[in-house]
Amino acid sequence: MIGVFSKTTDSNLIEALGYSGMDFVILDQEHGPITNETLHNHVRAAKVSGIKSIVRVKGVDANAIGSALDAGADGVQIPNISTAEEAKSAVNAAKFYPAGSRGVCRFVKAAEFGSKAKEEYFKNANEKMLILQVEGKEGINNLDKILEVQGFDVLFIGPYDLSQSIGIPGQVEHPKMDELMNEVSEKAKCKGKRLGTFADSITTARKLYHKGFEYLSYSVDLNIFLEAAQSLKNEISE
Ligand code: 3PY
Ligand code: MG
Repeated sequence: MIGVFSKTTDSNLIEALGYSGMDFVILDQEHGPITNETLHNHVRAAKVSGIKSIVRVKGVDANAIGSALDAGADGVQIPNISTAEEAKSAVNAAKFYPAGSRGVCRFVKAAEFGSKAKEEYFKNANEKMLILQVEGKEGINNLDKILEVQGFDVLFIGPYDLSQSIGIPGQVEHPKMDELMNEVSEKAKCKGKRLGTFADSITTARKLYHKGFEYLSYSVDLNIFLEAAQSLKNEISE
């Protein structure tokens, strides 16, 4: 799966991303301006154009996780997981019984405001994607235990935060980062976990995708737009 992060407040951009053939869009509430009201419109736009909507919340916050799923998102992504306990709390917040204890309301958008059959709603809800980000030294040190936790789908390495935590902020192409990414991906593969990450160069994105990072997010919508505009300006004025 290939997708992009999104920091737009314009749902038409989300809809356009869907028509582009991208597989998913990560609606970023950690570093973006997306309110819950905007989120509902973005999720609807994603559905219209057939792209999966994943919400990155600000952290392991049961209310935020439940609320993103109530909005009808196809999945939630939780940043900065450092311990197995945090991973378990994330699973608990994202799943209904028996996998967790997510707050229940069957009149939310995800349940089509009460028109979905209850059994179907609860069953489908527990199949939504849960992506956990490991992006710090503590998370790497606790990786074996985090990987033992049941109920999440993708282990996502956040290269920027990870580079900062090992003292080389922003140097995501540094050989030390390569080593760490390899180490984490070997461990995740051994445990049968799917891998995800972020890249902001096409060469790196391609390399990682073909290395088995099957949930690959490339850049941010607004930056893609900015770079396209820059290169148009340059080409025309050449
Ligand atoms: C990181 O690189 O730290 C992320 O969270 C993904 O952009
Ligand atoms: Mg990060």
